[in-house]
Amino acid sequence: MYGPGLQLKQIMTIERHILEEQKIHPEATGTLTTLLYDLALAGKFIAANTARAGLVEILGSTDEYNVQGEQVMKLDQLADSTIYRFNDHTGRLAGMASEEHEGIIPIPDKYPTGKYILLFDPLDGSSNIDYNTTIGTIFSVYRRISSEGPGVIEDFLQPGRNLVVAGYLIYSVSTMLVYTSGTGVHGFTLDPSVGECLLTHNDIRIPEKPKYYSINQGYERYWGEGVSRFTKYVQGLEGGGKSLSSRYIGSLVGDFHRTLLSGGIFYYPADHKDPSKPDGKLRLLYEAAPLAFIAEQAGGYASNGRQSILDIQPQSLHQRTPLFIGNRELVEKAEEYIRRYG
Ligand code: FDP
Repeated sequence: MYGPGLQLKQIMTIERHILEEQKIHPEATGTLTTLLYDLALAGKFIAANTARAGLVEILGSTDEYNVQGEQVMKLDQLADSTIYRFNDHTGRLAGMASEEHEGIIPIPDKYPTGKYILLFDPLDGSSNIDYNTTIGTIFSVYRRISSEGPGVIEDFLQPGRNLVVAGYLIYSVSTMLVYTSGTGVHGFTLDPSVGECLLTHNDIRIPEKPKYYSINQGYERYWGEGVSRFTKYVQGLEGGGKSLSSRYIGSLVGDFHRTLLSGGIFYYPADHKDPSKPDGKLRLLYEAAPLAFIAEQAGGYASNGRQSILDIQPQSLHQRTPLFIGNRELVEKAEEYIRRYG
């Protein structure tokens, strides 16, 4: 039963919302609707497991390293296989790609292939897992380019402008699913008592007045001059800048979600910390591009410091990119500093 705290004027479940969205597209076959519904369901499974993380034997890391050379946490594997198992057999997808797998994840031969491509970061911010801090799942869907059979690499290497759907789940004080299919950004909060995601944030717009800037200041000595000076700008120390407050969780989904709701900028720039990662740490295809699509749909903007994230033509599945995301005015100011000072 709903408690007295539930103040929703209208109860809009995620299912109902997705179906209403489908009506805007009369040509829709319902494939995307069911795909989204299953992603929400997979998210609920992952949320249920993250909620029990301290109680069952899934905390901590495995002895394996993923393709990025990062240690795989047990919850990462669980999230990865949950999303895979919800989507391998449905006939909706031509293939999948995940942070945890080096190549394309094929649809098993015994199942039909479909017209969409799914990319995901099953558990983003996983270095936070052992500290009971915000983590998330990011997903994105493209239409395949090839005509039939198993998806090929070109189906995956599409610029973010081609995205059909992008979203994330955030596992925090509450679990939320936020997504866009190109008609605004909508947020649903999981009511654990009934197991439903209910619309709580309709048509999210990034507030015009920015509140926070967000960057890992611990790496300051590795930044280029443009990023250093821009950071002074958001601190109000240079160029008549903003004097914003600072927040950094170290979980992209958490830092982005706060930026979306509070206004401001999150940035993970290119730096000189690790010569093998000249473009920073974040991945273009399954981290930056989906969040860039959401940011633009909410009135914001995302850039790699020189061009829109959504216009970058990916060259490889796990390509990294610098990311500046949030209020358009701030992201464009960052671009200006980088153009001028490098
Ligand atoms: P994590 O390594 O914990 O998975 O995508 C990787 C990511 O987290 C992002 O979620 C987060 O924004 C960033 O790395 C944090 O990196 P730093 O620890 O270098 O700040």
